[in-house]
Amino acid sequence: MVVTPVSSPIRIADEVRSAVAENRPVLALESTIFTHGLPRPTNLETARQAEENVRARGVVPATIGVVDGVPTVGLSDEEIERLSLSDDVVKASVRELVTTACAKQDAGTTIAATALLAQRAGIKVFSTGGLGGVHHGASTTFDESADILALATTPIVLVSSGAKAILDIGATLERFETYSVPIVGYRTDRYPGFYVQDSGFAVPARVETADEVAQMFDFACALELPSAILVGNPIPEHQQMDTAILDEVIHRAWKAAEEAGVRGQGTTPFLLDYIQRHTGGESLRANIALYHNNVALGCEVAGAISSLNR
Ligand code: PSU
Ligand code: MN
Repeated sequence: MVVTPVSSPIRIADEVRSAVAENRPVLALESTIFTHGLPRPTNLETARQAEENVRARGVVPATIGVVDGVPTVGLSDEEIERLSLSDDVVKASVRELVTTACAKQDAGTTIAATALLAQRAGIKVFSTGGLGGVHHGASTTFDESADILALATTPIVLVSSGAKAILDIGATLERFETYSVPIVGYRTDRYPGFYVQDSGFAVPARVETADEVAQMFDFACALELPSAILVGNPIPEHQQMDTAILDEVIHRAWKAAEEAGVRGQGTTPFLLDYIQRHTGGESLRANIALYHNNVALGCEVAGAISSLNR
């Protein structure tokens, strides 16, 4: 039987492809954060600023998304703008990579889909804001983010500020333990709480430097560990939100979601939007601050991994 080889379905920008081939540092960035997570025009500004900060650190940015159905690693500035401003953009987790390809749709890729595409393109580090995880009430709704399974099966370093505050953090950490996903706190013993430094839970391990993360990743690769390594990087202290105000608005957000009958994929964007609108911009400011802080650490880790392999 003659099997026709399928050429790669992923489009990789030349700049990203050659940096990966030459083992120069590359940092993957997701697109759902600006297609579905942040309001306009802050979303486009944030996406551009993140790329600029990465370049300023001598690292090649690879913003990942889907354009006309084509999974793309290294979106151009025009493509980032198009995905940020269009009203017709799908939220693509891993399974939507298949359906958007056939329908030739534009999509923002979640952490799950971004991690998969980045890893397939040979990228070793990815920075984001906050992870998806187990939603409250999941014992009856079964609503757990596809981020969990993707991170259990995709070898990459992911820098985040913990799981999003709207989630059941205890259950999310249990899931990661079951799937044997290593989690380390960057200069902290506490699992970060997205808008705040401490989620109320401990991390199983702690690192002090980007070099340590690079060595862990190297070891995990040698072991052929199937999962990601999660680096929890807390929001800087002076930029965190007031916990009491946050807890109160999160409770109201859940109630509003229940009353509006929001379910499934719409849940996370609904909750984030509610919190943004009801904290007078405080949560938005914190979200952007923690994101840029994670981008900075991701650059350091990408640099450390690239020096380790020279
Ligand atoms: N973090 C943010 N804003 C976001 C997200 C994360 O600061 O918009 C996105 C990520 O793309 C994540 C997704 O993968 O939300 C999780 O959605 P869900 O719970 O439906 O899996
Ligand atoms: Mn869900």
